[in-house]
Amino acid sequence: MHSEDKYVLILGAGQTGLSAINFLKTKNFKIFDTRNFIELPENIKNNFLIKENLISEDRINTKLIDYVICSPGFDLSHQLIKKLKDKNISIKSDIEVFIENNDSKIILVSGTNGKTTVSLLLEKFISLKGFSSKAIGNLGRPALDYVDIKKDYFVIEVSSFHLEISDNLKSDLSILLNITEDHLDRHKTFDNYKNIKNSIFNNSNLSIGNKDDENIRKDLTNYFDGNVNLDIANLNAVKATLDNIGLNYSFKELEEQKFKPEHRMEVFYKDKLNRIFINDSKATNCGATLAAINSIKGDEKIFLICGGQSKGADFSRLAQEIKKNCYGVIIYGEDKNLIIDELSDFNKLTADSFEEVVSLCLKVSKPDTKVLFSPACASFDMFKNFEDRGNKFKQFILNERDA
Ligand code: UMA
Repeated sequence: MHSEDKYVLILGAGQTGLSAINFLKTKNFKIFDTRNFIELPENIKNNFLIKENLISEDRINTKLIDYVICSPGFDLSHQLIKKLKDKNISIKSDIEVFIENNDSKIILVSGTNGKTTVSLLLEKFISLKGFSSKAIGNLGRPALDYVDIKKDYFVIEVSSFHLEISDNLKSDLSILLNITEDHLDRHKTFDNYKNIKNSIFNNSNLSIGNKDDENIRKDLTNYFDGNVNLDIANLNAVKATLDNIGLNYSFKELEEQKFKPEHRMEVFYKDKLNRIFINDSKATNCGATLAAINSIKGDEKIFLICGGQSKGADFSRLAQEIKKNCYGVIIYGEDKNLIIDELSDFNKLTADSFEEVVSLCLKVSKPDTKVLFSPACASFDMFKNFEDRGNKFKQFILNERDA
């Protein structure tokens, strides 16, 4: 880079700093961190782009800075921040940059407690209504890792650290769950912390707060009942958010889905064709798959996916039930021929890889039906265990859907 070229200054060489580098791609940037090089996390120290572009404070020429992306953990009382502000240089959080560069609908979630739970539940319940959604931000990988992806909704968990850097985040909806003392080492007084948290509403189209929390602003568009235990309050918050974006669930439905165990008749997605996808990977024998079919059989026919290691099982009974209750089946895995033989001329498809299973099932299963992944076999021929198998099924379906 030419010494007089303008650059974006990234403050903080952590996960957020790395994601900012990936976002900037070919643009010029410099990175500053208050820690000595040897104090940085291992993966950061080994990153070539960080090594190349790390800058010491005395070499920062403010005249060349285009704008600043500030990591949440960067100390805002550092003298450099004052210098940048005096020169009117724009300082943005990664979340602000994400929102400016992604045109998906944005839901912001904050609060002292429960924000990760609420964000993940929102992701789940929005997806179940057939809209794509992803929870990002403070709860996991930084927002800018997702900047090139389009979703119907991004649910962004924002911390007081993010809000202190960006007090005007634009959103379609913001929700604040509760405010109790936290992070006073950084924010100094509770009043300050409270104001920072409430700034989540400064630029949001719809605003929702906990009705029973005296520290939350009283001029919002909507409130939820918070005068209950945290678990229920979180569900009330989820319901209020979903109601406000037009996705209606009863409280009972939310409660039932929330406590459903993973991999056991887990309804994890409903797509635009109204197909409901069920992950029942825990079904490692015929009895479990028979129970799964029985629990949903009726007027509606089922599209079944099964196969794996048979453990010497007899599939004749299962085959009878499949013929009665399913309109199609995909069979895969080491012992697939044992199941195929029992099904004689029934409408069946076979697949050699799990990728093929998923793409076939998306291609041939019919609108308005249930797609049931209930293998009736052990998983060890292709997976580490049934959890790995269930996770892969969910991941592949959701990825194919995004493609
Ligand atoms: N640091 C320095 N000097 C610097 C920059 C950072 O000493 O110049 C220190 C900070 O004091 C902090 C550490 O480095 O201890 C990491 O800070 P960072 O901003 O580089 O952190 P990231 O690796 O980018 O991770 C951040 C969030 N970290 C913080 O807010 C401190 C992660 O939240 C978040 O998951 C991640 O971005 C992705 O969005 C963690 C967290 O503890 C889990 N959050 C707090 C909380 O939940 O209570 C707010």
